Amino acid sequence: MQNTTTPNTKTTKYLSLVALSSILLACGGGGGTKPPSTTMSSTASIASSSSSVASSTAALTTLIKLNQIGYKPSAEKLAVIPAVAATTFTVTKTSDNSVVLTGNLSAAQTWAPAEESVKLADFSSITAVGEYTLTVAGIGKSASFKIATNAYDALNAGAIKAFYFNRASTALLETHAGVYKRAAGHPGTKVYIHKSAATVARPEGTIVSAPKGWYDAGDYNLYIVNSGISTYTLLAAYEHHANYFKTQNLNIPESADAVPDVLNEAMWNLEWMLAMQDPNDGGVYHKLTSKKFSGMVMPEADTSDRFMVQKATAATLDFAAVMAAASRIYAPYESTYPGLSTKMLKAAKSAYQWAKANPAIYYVQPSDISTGAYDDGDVKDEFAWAAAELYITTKDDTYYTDLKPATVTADVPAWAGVKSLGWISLAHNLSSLTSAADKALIKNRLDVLATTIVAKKTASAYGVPLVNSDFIWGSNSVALNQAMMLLAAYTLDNSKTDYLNAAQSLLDYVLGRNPTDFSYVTGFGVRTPQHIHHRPSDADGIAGSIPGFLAGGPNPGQQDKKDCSVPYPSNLPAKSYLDDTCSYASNEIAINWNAPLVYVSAALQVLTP
Ligand code: G3I
Ligand code: 9MR
Repeated sequence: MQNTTTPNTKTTKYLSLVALSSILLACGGGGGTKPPSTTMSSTASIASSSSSVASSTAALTTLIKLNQIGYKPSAEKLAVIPAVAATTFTVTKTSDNSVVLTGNLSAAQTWAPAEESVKLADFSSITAVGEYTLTVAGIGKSASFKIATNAYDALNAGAIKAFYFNRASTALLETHAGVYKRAAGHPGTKVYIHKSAATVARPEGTIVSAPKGWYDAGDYNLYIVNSGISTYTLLAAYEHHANYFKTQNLNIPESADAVPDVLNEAMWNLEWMLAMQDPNDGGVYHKLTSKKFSGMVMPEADTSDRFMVQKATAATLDFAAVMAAASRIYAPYESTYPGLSTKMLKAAKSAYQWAKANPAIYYVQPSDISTGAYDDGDVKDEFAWAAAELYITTKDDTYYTDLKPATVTADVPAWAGVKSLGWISLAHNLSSLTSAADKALIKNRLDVLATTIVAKKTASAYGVPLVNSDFIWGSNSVALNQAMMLLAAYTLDNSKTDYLNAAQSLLDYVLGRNPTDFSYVTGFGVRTPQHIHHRPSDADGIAGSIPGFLAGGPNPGQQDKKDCSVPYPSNLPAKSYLDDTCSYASNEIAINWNAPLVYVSAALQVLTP
């Protein structure tokens, strides 16, 4: 499954990331392997010229929808074409216009989420590395696209680097952030216990310290529930594909150490999470927040008071699950983090105990707080996930019993629905589980879900497993979390190529095979979001958005309509997307949306020949 021939050094892979690094990464530092020709001023000009290239070529691509980043050589490769009269398509080499494939278009079919009648072009048989253009009579030419062995390396690095760009409590230096350097904000060292969180040991107004962590999204608050799934997803990407990440250099402040950069990045948030546990009883605060959302300002300009708000069961269990997983995943790095793995397991156990003693403390937003709620009145899935991770790490069968495996099915994960995170961890660790574990059941849970998702793809005119009800706030993460589940199931059984192909289609969807023709990852694709709802991207005075962020995506709920003077272009589920800063319901970014992009881009890079 892993590429075992890749040398285990962080500097080697860096050279293969040169294209990305010239735009956003390579400003020295890191492993000390900066390409000599890259200077900060050229970085800035490359970054700004890339958006004008994007807009000048956009006209070419609006009718033929395909993955704008490209494909691994053996990937399934599909494009969506409007239902024109033509019955064939051709693919040519971009360099010399020589025809490499003439293929038949599928019959026209309607895709409900966009109310569009479309045909599919399947050009999977092209496996040679190169740059190509797809042409359909009566439609025109697509923008050129690539088939490459390293198709998703830069995307994956950019998607993780976005977490670095969202670090709280630190300045981003030019050497790591290039033009996106910024001052430190939100030190996190003076946080007041809110009255909702007051105890005898920590009465209201007590000052505690909880620095670091990632800003949740386009806002500057930090929420344990959403941090739970996000941090776990990065850790799972690493746990499932460790060799891939061991050679990656992201040019972050910790790049020179012995720890893979994705684990360095996750550590920034784990350190904060540890400080969110009340040491007096093991309960975990729901969020660290200001009382209301700040204006669209840079981090250092938001100096409002910060509060620890209400300990709650969901947050405490998410914390327990992440710390249990982190304890086993960081154990090999004991020399860099002495004692940390043990400390994390202890923290996980005490959190779990608190939740068992307080099984139904649901978060209720206090009247003086109006930031993100992340409230969840059903914590059965959080219990199952925490029990699964504690079982895997400790091999203590009582946790497996607690999981009540027969009663827990699998679904597509989301911040409020985390039971399947336990299933994918169990599946990955199958060979080391005790005899208490029902291995056939674990595999079956993933297969049943994957089969359901594949059936949605088969029925879809776009060839993507997305139906109207998938278009909620953060719909792009619904797509990528489906892909993550498919890839976890595929890893268990490499004969299931329909799982791999469906995952590919979901990444294709996010990267351009969709009705809006956007590649929804800032800076990655021909036509990408320029105005994400992200305070630093808005307030930094630099045109366009900071790269590597996944926009939430189409959401017919349009809960932000009252705050937008520009109308949405459509009310249809898959077209209800507005690339405007006002649109927090379709164009915000969030750590739990970027995290499955990290998982899926890595897994497809590793698993697709
Ligand atoms: O669960 C229902 C579903 O059953 C129903 O079919 C669907 C129909 O619209 O609605 C679903 O609920 C929605 C839920 O997201 C789905 O996850 C709610 O209407 C919707 O309001 C809710 O939105 C959440 C949003 O905060 C508002 O609370 C998003 O999930 C959540 O990602 C988002 O998170 C925000 C934080 O609060 C603050 N920081 C930024 C972050 C991203 O925008
Ligand atoms: O900026 C906020 C964003 O991070 C949240 O996801 C969103 C929904 O909770 O709210 C945004 O803040 C808006 C507020 O809810 C209403 N007034 C306008 C704010 C955005 O400028």
